[in-house]
Amino acid sequence: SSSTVAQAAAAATATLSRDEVITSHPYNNVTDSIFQKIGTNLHQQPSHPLGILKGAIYDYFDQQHPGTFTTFDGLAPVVAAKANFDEILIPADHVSRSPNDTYYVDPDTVLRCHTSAHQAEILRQGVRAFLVTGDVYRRDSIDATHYPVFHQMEGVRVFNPADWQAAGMDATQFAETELKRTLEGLAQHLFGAVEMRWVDAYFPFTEPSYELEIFFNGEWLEVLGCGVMQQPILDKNLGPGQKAWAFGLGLERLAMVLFDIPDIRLFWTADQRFLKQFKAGDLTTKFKSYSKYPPCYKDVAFWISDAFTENNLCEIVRSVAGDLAEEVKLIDNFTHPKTGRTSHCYRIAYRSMDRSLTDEEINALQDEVRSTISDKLKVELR
Ligand code: FA5
Ligand code: MG
Repeated sequence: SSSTVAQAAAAATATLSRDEVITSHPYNNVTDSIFQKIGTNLHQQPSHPLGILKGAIYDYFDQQHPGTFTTFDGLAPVVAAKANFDEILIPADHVSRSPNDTYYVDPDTVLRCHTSAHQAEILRQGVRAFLVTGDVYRRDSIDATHYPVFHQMEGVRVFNPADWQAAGMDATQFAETELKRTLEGLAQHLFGAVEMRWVDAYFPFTEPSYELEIFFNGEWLEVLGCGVMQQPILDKNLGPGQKAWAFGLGLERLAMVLFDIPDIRLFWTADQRFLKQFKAGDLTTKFKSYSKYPPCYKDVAFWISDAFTENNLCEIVRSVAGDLAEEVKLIDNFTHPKTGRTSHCYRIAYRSMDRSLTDEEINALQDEVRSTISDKLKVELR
């Protein structure tokens, strides 16, 4: 029964020791600040904005299809690379496999970069409709809407030939129609009237594929990816002759829109001035900023080498400054006409969400960022 499946999932949440995650394998690229986030499970806290949002999405699916969706929210984030990539048809040369983008424990084991990592295993258990919520990990840029650990919810629903025949549609057309109807209904349930648009997208595991964008703070914000599941994933893991839709939504992005939360770092704060504003089950809270302290900008310029990547730079800034780093932005990029060497200048914004920073503190951080850049990135500081 579905409750047995849910219990099996809960049992999979183990406490991972540091040695299991930060191994001595040369391929390992997990930092301490990333390891420390594992097991926090913000989405399991009922009065945290992510827990409130998870609950509201569960409610929507329960109202639409009572008892149909099995929910998983405690699957461990350390997964086989095979599950994260191969089993959902991500090609061997796809960029997302690069250790520049993904955290590797060893060559065969990763911190999942999306909840799609669980699609195949859950289909193999014979579950035909499910929601998987969890923390996911990506090496990425630094700004108000990107964080190296965030939360996704995966949704999958499988249909039979009888379903699309009754609707007089072909299988793909039926799954696509159901998918869009379901997600538009979800947006309506969460936001009421909101401006949204479908954008054509590409994912190796769906065809056709779309992203849903919502108009927020004067910009279009991508909140989810989705599509009709590629047939081999279903055939191989569940059996032939069926069709399914799948989606993966970013919980922080949706919660930012819903609760008016301006910066993704706030989800990780322990400050009661943030946390006490939210109540379990209450979707109507609009976050009120408590004294916003001014940012402090520091520039760093260097001659890059071929091996330079922006994600490596951001990892350094995060490991030195943690959540005091608000944004890292390329502000100048030029190639010297004679030497052919390329110089980058990045502007780092330092800001605390809950206190004011002293000049000494910021200068110390910037000095450490500079020395770590020159030690680790094989670039020449200017
Ligand atoms: C995926 O992760 C796909 N697995 C989604 C999917 C599932 C597609 C099933 C089709 C079928 P993508 O990388 O676009 O796709 O991420 C999905 C969502 O996660 C984004 O729309 C965004 O809301 C959120 N997201 C992505 N990167 C970050 C980040 N660094 N910080 C916060 N949220 C992010
Ligand atoms: Mg995307």
